[in-house]
Amino acid sequence: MASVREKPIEQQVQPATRPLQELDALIIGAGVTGLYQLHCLRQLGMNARIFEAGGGVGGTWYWNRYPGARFDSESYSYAYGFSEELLQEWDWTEHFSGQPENEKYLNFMADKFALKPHIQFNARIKSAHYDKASNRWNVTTEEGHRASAQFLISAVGILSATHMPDIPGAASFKGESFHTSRWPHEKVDFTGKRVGVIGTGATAVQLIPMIAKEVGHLTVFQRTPNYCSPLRNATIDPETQKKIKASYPEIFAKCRATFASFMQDFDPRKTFDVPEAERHAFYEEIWSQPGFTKWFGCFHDIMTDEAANEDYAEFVRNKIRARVKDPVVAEKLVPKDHPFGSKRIPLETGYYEAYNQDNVLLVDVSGCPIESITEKGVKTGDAEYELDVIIYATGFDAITGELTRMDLRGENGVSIKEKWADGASTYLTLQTAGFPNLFIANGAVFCNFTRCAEVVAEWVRNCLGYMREKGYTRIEADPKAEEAWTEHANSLTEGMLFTKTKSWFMGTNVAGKKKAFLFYAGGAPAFRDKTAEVAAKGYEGFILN
Ligand code: NA7
Repeated sequence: MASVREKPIEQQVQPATRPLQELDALIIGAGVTGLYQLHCLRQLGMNARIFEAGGGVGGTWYWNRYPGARFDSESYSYAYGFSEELLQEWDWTEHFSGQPENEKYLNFMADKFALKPHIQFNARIKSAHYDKASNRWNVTTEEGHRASAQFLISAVGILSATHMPDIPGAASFKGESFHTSRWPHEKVDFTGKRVGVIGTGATAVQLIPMIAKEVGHLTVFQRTPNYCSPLRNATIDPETQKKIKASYPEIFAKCRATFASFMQDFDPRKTFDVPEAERHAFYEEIWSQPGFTKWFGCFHDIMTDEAANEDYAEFVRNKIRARVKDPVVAEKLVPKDHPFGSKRIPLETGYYEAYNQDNVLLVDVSGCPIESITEKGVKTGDAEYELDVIIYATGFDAITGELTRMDLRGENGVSIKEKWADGASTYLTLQTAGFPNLFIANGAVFCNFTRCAEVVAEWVRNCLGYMREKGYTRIEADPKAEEAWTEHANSLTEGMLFTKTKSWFMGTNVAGKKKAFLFYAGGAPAFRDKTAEVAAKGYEGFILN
C-alpha cells in the first residue's frame, strides 16, 4: 500500500539502547482510562508510569483525527466526574464535542493533574512477560524502551487495534491511503480528488458528509447498510453552559441509574402493549431527540423481541427513505438484514443527504465484493473505480485485539493470544488467570466509556491500596471464579439480538476471531455492584499472596 500510515512521523524514531525503568506500576495507554488510572495511582504514592504508543495523550481522541470524528455521547456525560474543579473549569462548546476539542480536553486534564512527566510517549509495547521469581513484569517497546514493573495495567481501550481487510493488491495502489484511526496529523487536502471510502460503520458515517463537500468525487463502498440516526448536535450557549455546570450531580446520577450509563434509558413498556398510534407518536418523539435517545430511549424489548424490533426498524427505514432522493439509492441504504441496534447505531449529521450530491456514488458491494486494490483504485467483480485516495473505514479488532497482538505472556510463558484463542475469558473483565498482577482496565463493559472507566480505575486503585495495607504483593484471578464469571457473562447474552448479527460487538468482523459478545452485558449498575461486592469481601475470587 502506498502510504497507509501506521505511525505518525514522530514515532518512527528508533533510538539506541534505553535505560531500564523500574516502576511500581506500568500503565499501557494514555487515553481516558490510562490518564485517570495514572492520577489514581499517583494519589496512592506509587511510582507509576504510562507507556503510550502515540505522540500525545488522548487514546481514541488522539488517533481518530478524521474529519467529523466526535462524541456520540453528550460531552458532559462523557466528561470525567472525579474532580469538581475539572468539571467547573472546562467549557464544552458543543453538546456532542468534536475530536479536536476532545483531545484538547484530555490534554487539559493531563496538565491540570501534572501527569505528562509520568508518560513515556512514542512507546508502543512490544512484549510484556511476567517473571515469577521476581513477581514483576518485564516490558519492552517497539522503540527500544525497557521497564520492569510489579503491576501491569492495560488501559488500551476497546477500539485501538485497527482492522485492515485482507484485500489483495493493497500495496500496489499508487495514490494515498489511510485507515481512519491512523489519520495524518497534517490536514489532508481532498480538493478535486477522486476519493474512495471502504466501509459504512459509525466512523464512515461521521466522515462521509464532511469530505463529500470537499472532494472532486466520492465513491462509497458499502457492504452492509446501517440504521444511521440523526445526532442533532448543537453548540452550547453561555446560559446552557451555566446550567450544565450546575447540574453535573444530576447528570451523573442519571447515568448511574441507566443500563449503559448513558443519559437515556430504555422505556420499560413492551412495544406491542402500546397502541399503534401512541407507539408511532413515541417513535417520532424519541427520533426528534439528540444522541442515543432513539436507541437507548426506545422500548426495552426491541433488543430481544424480533417482532418489536421490526416494528421500530421499519419506522427507521422510512426515515432513511424520506431523505434520499433517488429511490434506488435509498433502498440500497436501507438495512434489511439485521435488527435495529444489533450493531452499533451510527449517529450522523447530513449522512443521507450526501448521497443526493451529484459527486457521490454509492457502490453496493454486498453481492459483488471488492476483489482487489489495483494501482489505480478499487476493483469489484464488475467494475474498476479509479481513485486518488482510498480511505479504509474498516473498523477495529475490538476489545481483545490490542492485547492479543502484543507478545503478552503470563506465568508459564503462555501468551494471552493462546489463552484467548477460544474466546476471551476473564474474572470481572479485570483479570485473567495465569497473568498475575495484570489488570485489564480496557473497558469491556457495555457502557458510556468514561462512566465505567472511572469505576474500573478506582477499583484497581483500591485493590492496590488494599494489597499494600495487607502486605500482599501478588494478585491473580482464581480460575474457578473466572470460569463462573465467564459462564455468567455469556449467559447474559442469550436471547439478545446482538448475537444474531455480524459485528465488532461479536468479534465476527475479524476473520478467525471466536464469535462471542465481547462486552459484559449485565449493565453498568450490575457491574458496579458486583465489583464493589467482591472488593468488600476482601477481593473474593482473587488469589492474593
Ligand atoms: P465498523 O463499525 O466495524 O465498520 C467497518 C466497516 O467496514 C463496515 O461497514 C464493514 O462492513 C466495512 N468493511 C470491512 N471490511 C470490508 C471489506 N472487505 N469490504 C467492504 N467493506 C468492508 O468500524 P467503525 O470504525 O465504523 O466503527 C467502530 C466503532 O468506533 C463504532 O462502533 C464507534 O463505537 C466508534 P460490514 O458491516 O462488515 O459488512
